[in-house]
Amino acid sequence: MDLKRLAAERAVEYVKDGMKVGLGTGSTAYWAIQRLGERVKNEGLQIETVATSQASEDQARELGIPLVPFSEIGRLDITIDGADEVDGRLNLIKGGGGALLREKIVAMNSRRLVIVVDESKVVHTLGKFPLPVEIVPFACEWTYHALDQMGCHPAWRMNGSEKYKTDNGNYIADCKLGRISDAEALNQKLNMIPGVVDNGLFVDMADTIVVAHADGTIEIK
Ligand code: ABF
Repeated sequence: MDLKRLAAERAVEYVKDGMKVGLGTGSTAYWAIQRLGERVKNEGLQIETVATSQASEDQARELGIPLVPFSEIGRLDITIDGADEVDGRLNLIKGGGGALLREKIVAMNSRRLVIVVDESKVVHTLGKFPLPVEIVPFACEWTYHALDQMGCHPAWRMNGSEKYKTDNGNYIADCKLGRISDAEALNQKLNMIPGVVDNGLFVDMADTIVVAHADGTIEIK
């Protein structure tokens, strides 16, 4: 079985009747949503959900998973989401799929954040994966310059010849940092820049990591 699917389906076992669930984004979270859809349909699992992207919302609606507006759902019991990198302290880089802001808001509003990954995402030190930084369109070149001055080596994420736009109408600069020695300090420093909405560092947020290994075993961290 696909490793992403294996990890995602294992994580869905944490979801129980009556829970409020955050739906992640990306090709791993996709499998979690598929499995939740099966459980709603076949077991009559009663849940309420919010999605972290339009794509995940569309998928959930298609599967008949009850969706509730964020403003009405209150505190979530659990969110299941993917990641681009996970380190030994369970800190993450997320946002390769472009949904980092909603993912972070939903994760912050969850009692438990479960991250589902295949073993290729587990690293010793974060930073090989370019760190996404979400930037408001106003004065975006100024903000980009500020990132450059900080030594972040930014590159605009593109969609053809246009800058890629997030679900929130913002842009993303992917920062080639190589090695992030202090994720917490960098997270704070980036978010101090006025044009930065947020960045893909999730520091001290994940509660559980479900890792699928190539030999088919599952590791829970
Ligand atoms: C989301 O999807 C993101 O935060 C992350 O960028 C991405 C993980 O990608 P995938 O699961 O498709 O490998 O969870």
